[in-house]
Amino acid sequence: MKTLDVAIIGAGFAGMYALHRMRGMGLSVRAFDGAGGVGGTWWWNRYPGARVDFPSAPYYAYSFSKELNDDFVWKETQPTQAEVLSYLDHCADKLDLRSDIELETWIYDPRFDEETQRWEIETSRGDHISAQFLVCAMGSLFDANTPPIPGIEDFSGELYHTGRWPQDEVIFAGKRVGVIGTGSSGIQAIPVIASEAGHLTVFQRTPQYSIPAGNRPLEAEEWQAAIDEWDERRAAMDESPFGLPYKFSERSALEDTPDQRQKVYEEQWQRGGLHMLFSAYNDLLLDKRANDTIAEFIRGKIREIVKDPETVEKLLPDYLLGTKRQVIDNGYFETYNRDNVALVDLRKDPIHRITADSVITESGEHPLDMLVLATGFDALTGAYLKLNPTGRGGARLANTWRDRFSTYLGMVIPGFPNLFMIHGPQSPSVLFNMPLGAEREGDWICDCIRHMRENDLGAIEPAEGVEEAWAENVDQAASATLFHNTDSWYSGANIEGKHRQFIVHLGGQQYFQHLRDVADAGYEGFVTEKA
Ligand code: NA7
Repeated sequence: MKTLDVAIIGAGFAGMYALHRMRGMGLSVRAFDGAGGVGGTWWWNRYPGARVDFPSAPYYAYSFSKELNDDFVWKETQPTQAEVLSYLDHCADKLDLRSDIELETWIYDPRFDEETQRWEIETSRGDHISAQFLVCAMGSLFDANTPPIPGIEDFSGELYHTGRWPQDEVIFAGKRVGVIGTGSSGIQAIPVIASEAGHLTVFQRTPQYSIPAGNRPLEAEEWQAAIDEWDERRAAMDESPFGLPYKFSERSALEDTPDQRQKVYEEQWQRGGLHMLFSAYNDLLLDKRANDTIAEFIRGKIREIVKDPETVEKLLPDYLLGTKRQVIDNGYFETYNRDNVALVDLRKDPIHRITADSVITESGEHPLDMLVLATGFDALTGAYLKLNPTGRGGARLANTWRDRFSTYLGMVIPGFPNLFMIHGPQSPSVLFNMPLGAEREGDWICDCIRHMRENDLGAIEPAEGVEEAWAENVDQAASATLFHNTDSWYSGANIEGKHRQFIVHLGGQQYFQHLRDVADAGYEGFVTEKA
């Protein structure tokens, strides 16, 4: 048996940071990860075209250490999956983390022992770990969703999920490939697959408002400027509402004339990237009338780019722009002008079933050698339900969350003492700068553990009922926006039978201020036990 102060599940951005910080505090700590390498989400999601939808360091990188970049140069403005993974590998070496990371090691069913105030854990390697604290850094998008399409298990060609992409190279050349799903993963993969495959059929349920990523190589002087201005850029992230490197407009879209708006949107479109949502106007995600103006602009772009009128009709989105995860792309709409690409609109032509070598839709059979599921994840909560810890009184998480996902601060779960989540449900997670959020949440957990040690405390957990006030806090932040009008994975709508509950905290910096306030008030809303 190994006895630890802290067991961390996950060795991506969040887990590695927590490991680094906690080792620095003199705690005995190890991280466990089922993957074959460090990198978390970036280890699993190695599908063609995968990249960050965000500028590189200091923004999408560890911001706590400029030195981590001393011998690492980012090569593209929005890095590829391979580049991010290589950065995280570099960080694992540079911070000397590997000796405390156990890879290819899964953890399920950990159990809190109320007598010892410790988590008892059996790993897939048969080791028994006893740890006072369990830190879950499992990633918000881990539990890959394979939809229950009739016959899917009969498919005998190559079958891949973007979120579980194989290590070995996948060859598309000469093959008839089908892609189901047009979220970020599908839209990143489709242009690359189309350029290599014999034929590509895209099965689309919801058309998307994709914006050009505007990705390009990072010039040496641009990278040097990022290093020279590190502190200023880092400070700007702390000021920006969502830790983003964008200038936020202070102007309503409704204050401008249609011609003025067209000019503003065109400038943003040419510039590329997620800027458009924040820098064009301040009410695009708050006011439907403002949202309609940008939605119509993008529909206009789709009409301009795609040549076949029937395909255009299938591609025109009609939900409130930005209320599903905003997608940016590298040549997505242009792909539909290729002769080897066909688009099936599943809303009009639904899938009946999958056979050994085809997808059968209402209109007929689509023969395939390979099927790529770009069908997303049981986001935010799926990994926790698979972990299914046992808390106080033998309560299983699946039972605690049977009717509603309940947390306090998105960091802890009622009835599960000494278990912390990073990027958990009801935290900002995917709607804040994720590496920065991971650092802040990791720091908060470190401070909490230090507080417990200094006060001779053995266990900490949410006080009775605080989860209800927290759920209201999450709902309030969302209700000021247009997000709750749309079915999305933010609200559990992508998974059959999942609670319909908005589980991302939209408070941005205010959320992190709230975390600090709770700590400053002596961990308000928590109850503790002496060691
Ligand atoms: P997403 O954004 O959840 O996209 C999944 C896509 O798969 C989306 O187009 C779904 O359509 C589609 N989907 C899901 N289930 C089905 C079924 N049963 N039939 C047809 N189509 C289906 O996941 P991604 O991996 O693309 O992106 C996840 C995040 O990773 C992304 O937001 C970034 O943060 C990085 P729907 O829209 O539900 O109609």
